[in-house]
Amino acid sequence: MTFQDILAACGLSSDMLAGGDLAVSTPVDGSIIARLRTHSSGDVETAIDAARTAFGTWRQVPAPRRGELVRLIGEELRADKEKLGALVSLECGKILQEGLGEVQEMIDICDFAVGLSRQLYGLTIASERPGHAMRETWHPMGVCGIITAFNFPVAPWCWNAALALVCGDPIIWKPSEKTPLTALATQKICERALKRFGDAPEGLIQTVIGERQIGEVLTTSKSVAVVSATGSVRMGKAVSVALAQRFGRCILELGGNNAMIVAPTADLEMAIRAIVFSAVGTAGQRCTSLRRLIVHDSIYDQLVARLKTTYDGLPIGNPLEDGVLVGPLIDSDAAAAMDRALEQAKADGGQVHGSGPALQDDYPNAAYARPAIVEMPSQTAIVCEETFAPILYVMKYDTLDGAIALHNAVPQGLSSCIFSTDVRETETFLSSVGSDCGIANVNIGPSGAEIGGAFGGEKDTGGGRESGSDAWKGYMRRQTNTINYSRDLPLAQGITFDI
Ligand code: UN1
Repeated sequence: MTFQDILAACGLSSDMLAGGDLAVSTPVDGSIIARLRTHSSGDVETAIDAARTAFGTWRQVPAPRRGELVRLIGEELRADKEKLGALVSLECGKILQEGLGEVQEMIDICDFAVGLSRQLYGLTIASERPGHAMRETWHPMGVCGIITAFNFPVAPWCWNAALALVCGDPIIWKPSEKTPLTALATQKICERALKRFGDAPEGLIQTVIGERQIGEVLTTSKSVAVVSATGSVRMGKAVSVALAQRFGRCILELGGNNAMIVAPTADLEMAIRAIVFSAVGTAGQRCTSLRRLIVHDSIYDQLVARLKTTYDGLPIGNPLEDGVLVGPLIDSDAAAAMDRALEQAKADGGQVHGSGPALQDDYPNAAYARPAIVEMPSQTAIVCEETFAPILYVMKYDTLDGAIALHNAVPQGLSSCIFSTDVRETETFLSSVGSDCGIANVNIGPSGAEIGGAFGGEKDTGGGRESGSDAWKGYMRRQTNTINYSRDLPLAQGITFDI
């Protein structure tokens, strides 16, 4: 399939892709595959008005009926999984298997949300007063803005969109300006579902294309009740300040600096597979990518030697081709950031294995890089930063307490794991004195989380939770109801107030 075939299969016609001011290139070979027309701030305000009007209707549609729309979106995604998966791969450079996996996450969260549409449960609460009942109910919040990053161009949108829609909230999506095509293709998929659904209000599902300023319209507008943002810590800080100023709600999924502790009893075969998938998958550009490996002294030499051999044989190449495991970085800026981090690590005493550009003759305008393993004498400042590239810093530990302290001594708190078959160690890692991350795994790498659990993390990761568990509560407002069905009016706390 040519690039044009992939775009056409996703319903992106050549007139949609030409004549605009936003050049979209594919990291596969660096060529420009579209010039899109962007939306102005005024267009975004119009979109917000339309979404607000849609909210008036959508919040009254019974939640299971809202779930029907999400069921249809899931059905359309199933039908288009191969096409959209290929477009994900083309536009952000992850290998096709991972592109397909991303679309599968969308399908899974749709299924989850359909079930949820019949389970938006509140509580009944014991009242302290006779003849009184208390309960907690959940109502739609309002318009939900969704800001997404290039590395997972579609799945995080869907975690938010599927939940927001069943919760009664219209959605406006601002995708990364590096990956707008997957968003437009997804919008088309939704439009098919909306048509089949029949009577959804206009403006329920919208996408706006452009740079940062149009995201700012979403974060500053009082008409946008919730903003869910995935991306850098810097972006998250700006979003959270804008939202705090108007008491809006934000759901943040920001950087990670995820680690694995490999203990003496670990199954090393399993650990190696997990390490390599999490460290080089998506060319190290997942927020859940493995960036730090904390290895017990007693197995350090053996494990690092095995990893180096595995890294030497990793197939790097066109992500759309079978057998390739490492695709390109998103662009030359990402490659430059990788080089800078490695230079700093060397200056800090790190020993670098691998690294450097790859496939420059075949793809002179792309940014293919060889994944790097860096043996570090200690956890220096550069190790504490998230560099969005396939760099795996390796450090030694002696005691589990020391390993956990090192593990937690970074600003980010997204995902984490331990490889060990000693239940004392694994349970300690999962306990209150263990990992401080939102996700903590045993004998599984830090990336590739299932949608059923709440996804997100602490500290600089922003504290938000998306996807499974009770993350839906982020898209609804809670209301406490006290109902007096007696003939008296007793006051709470035993207060008397006779008039
Ligand atoms: C991201 O990188 O923003 O756990 C999300 C994972 C995926 C999601 C990553 N399910 O790696």
